[in-house]
Amino acid sequence: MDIVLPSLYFNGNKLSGEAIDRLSRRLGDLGDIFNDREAYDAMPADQVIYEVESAFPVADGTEGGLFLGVTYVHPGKVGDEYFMTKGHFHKIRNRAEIYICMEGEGMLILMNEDHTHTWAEKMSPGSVHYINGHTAHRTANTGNSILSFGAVWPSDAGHDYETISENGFSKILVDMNGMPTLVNRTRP
Ligand code: M6P
Ligand code: ZN
Repeated sequence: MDIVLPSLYFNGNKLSGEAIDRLSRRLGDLGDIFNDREAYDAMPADQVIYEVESAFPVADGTEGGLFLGVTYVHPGKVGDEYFMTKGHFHKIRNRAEIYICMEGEGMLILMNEDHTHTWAEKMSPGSVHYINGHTAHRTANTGNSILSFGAVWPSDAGHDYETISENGFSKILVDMNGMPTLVNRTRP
């Protein structure tokens, strides 16, 4: 057949089609990312912080392929710190990624490879974010509704979560008098 239908669609802001992988990250899975341990311990471990829908058209690790994901970060805070994703470097450090914000308000938090500089880009519906290789990335929901964004990254990039769970990002994003503000991390 010469003309075929795509196997994936955006149905509203949700990904639909064949072979979509879905995962939920709950507060209990994210113990090492939030700065305020007391506030974290006082919250329900089964609370969903974000969900990810992904399509993997080729095998993980394939050079030259692309993966697609949609992430939905729920609104809320642990203490003053906004709900956010785990964040990662790519295992192959030079691999880049693109994020496209679909709904909600947030920040893309970025950190250089030697952890000396952390900065953020504002996310709003339609904003496009090119994430250079060698740059750690995570997103935080700074609004009152779901923050969702699409992501496209190379299928051989891999996720290095260990570096982030050991050292974090050098700055955290907190609500300071209603304004999202980057401040130095206080937890060792
Ligand atoms: C985006 C992409 C995925 C990533 C997801 C959640 O969809 O960057 O690769 O898995 O966000 O982020 P994290 O893996 O850091 O929890
Ligand atoms: Zn990535």
